Amino acid sequence: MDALVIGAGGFVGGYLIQELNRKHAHVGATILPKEHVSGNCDVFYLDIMNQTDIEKLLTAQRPKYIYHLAAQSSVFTSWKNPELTIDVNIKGVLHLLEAVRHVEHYYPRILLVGSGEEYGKTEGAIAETIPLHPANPYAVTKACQNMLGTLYAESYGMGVIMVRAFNHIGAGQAPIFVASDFAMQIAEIEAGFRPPVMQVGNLNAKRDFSDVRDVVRAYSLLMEKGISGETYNVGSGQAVSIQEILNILLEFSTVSIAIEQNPEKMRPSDVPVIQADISRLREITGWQPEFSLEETLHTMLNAHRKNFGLC
Ligand code: A2R
Repeated sequence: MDALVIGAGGFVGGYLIQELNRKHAHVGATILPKEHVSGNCDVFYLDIMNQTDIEKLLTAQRPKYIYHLAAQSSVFTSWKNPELTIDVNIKGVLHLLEAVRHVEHYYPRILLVGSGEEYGKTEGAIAETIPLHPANPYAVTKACQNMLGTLYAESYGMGVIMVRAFNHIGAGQAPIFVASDFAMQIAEIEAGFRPPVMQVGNLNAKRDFSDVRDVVRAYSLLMEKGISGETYNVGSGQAVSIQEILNILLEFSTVSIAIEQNPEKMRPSDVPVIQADISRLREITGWQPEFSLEETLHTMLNAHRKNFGLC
């Protein structure tokens, strides 16, 4: 097997498989029993809480590249259920690293997907070298994943490459994430399923948004060209406020919509600005984003509209 995507049943998995299909003959994907995955790949059911099952799969398939996406990936859920987040995100990656270590004469390259959230409160564009101050349980688990990856690369000479992905968005993303939430609300309003009032949280926060298709292209380039034990930011390099995301989406709306702040959508602690310095990614891979924010948001809105039979 050329490449295995672990946790392929989520938002990013299908996009990554499509990208890998372009490059590799034989792609595998693991999902949880309730999930499905799109793209041309062999599918395996795998819970990363079970190290023995990971080991069995790796022994049988021996993929050259392992992309680790499996995670509890929502900041909001991590406040509600920190224990689950710690189990899946920290113990899960430990199980993977240990499983790889235990398979005989097996030296794959492993890409661990972390998050820009690991940096916490920062100013300006963030380089990979600055100290981490994770400000929510999800971010803490991803910082820990990064430390484990670094440790295993340095201590056991394993081929582990770490990325810190900043906000990535696209069609099919769950509406617990802000851009998808806004797009879905607009589609619901246009379809007449809710009154023309949008519920929003903190509009001042600024984040670094990329199209998921650009993000998976960066992952695949880093898998090939990244240096083992190193961490790479993956983002657009620009900070955009949630207000701007809302404004762009509202411009695409066919109806007039009022805005209402909903305290339920505010978080216990929110980082004001997160923006990636992507010099390291650019230097090593030559990566450039291909999709504009407007194009991505329009695609997302149309995907939600389709669900309501609007286009
Ligand atoms: O939470 P679920 O039921 O949607 O399943 C998620 C899955 N997952 C697991 N897979 C195997 N064993 C587990 N114990 C386990 N727990 C959860 O990992 C989901 O299908 C997948 C992750 O996909 P998403 O939550 O949709 O994340 P996304 O947006 O695809 O992001 C991929 C990676 C994650 O590591 C994020 O933290 C990072 O990119 O930003």
